[in-house]
Amino acid sequence: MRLDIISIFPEYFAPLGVSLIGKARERGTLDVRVHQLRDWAHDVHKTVDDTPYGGGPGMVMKPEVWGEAIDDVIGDGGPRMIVPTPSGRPFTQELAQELAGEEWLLFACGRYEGIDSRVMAEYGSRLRVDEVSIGDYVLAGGEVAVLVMVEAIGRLLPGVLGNVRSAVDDSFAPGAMRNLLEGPVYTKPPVWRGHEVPEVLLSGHHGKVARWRRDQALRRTVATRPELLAEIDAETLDKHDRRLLDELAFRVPPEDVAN
Ligand code: JQB
Repeated sequence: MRLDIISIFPEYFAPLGVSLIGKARERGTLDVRVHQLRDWAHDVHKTVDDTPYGGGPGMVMKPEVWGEAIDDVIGDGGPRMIVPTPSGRPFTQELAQELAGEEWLLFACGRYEGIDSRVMAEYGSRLRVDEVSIGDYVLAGGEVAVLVMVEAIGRLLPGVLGNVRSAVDDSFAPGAMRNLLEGPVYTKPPVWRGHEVPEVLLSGHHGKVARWRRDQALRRTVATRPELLAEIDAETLDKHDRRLLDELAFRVPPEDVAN
């Protein structure tokens, strides 16, 4: 996968030289190119921003500089373009999966109050452009959002995750564990500062371990993310699940019974 990132702060992307993503780059699985937007500014001050039309606080990124930068980076190719913004569509595991299937992604990192909207309009007629948000809080610019997205996408690429166990049973992965958080995990020693590892995990009884883990996942989801459980497919809840949720006073839709 080729990945281009345009930003006025290329130093933000130093972490992409490390760990999973860094190794994927060394192996050639990932081709990451970070570009300094100011290289396409014309004046001596390398200006990339200007005052907003209509007034108001802050500054807006100038369209001409972005246009020249994007034109040069894409040449006659057609990457999918991602623009982080607090008003974008939510970045979810589902979108990460979809983007991991693309050959070429271009990330445009805004700063200040964002990028002149005509840039998205212009490239929206030539490329697939998505304005995306990583969550409901306000960052100072798109760089950290891009790091988050590149890590989430990168670990889904074939051969990037060190361990073959992979992405399939993650909390937000589509499939069986979707809408259920992961439960607690433990390793040796069996007692640490007086805290014991739950006995069932030492029992070697795989059926009991699986049931206990499922209970923990359900309890944790009810406690911290009940809205995820509210959307769970009722068909995926067995008799034990229903009894536990009942004990937790969590309302689930009734089992479908004919007539
Ligand atoms: C400028 C950004 C985010 C990119 C994501 C997320 O855009 C703004 N609007 C109002 C106030 C401040 C900004 C700052 N800003 C470019 C830019 C914020 C992304 C961003 C984001 N993705 N929160 N904030 N989830």
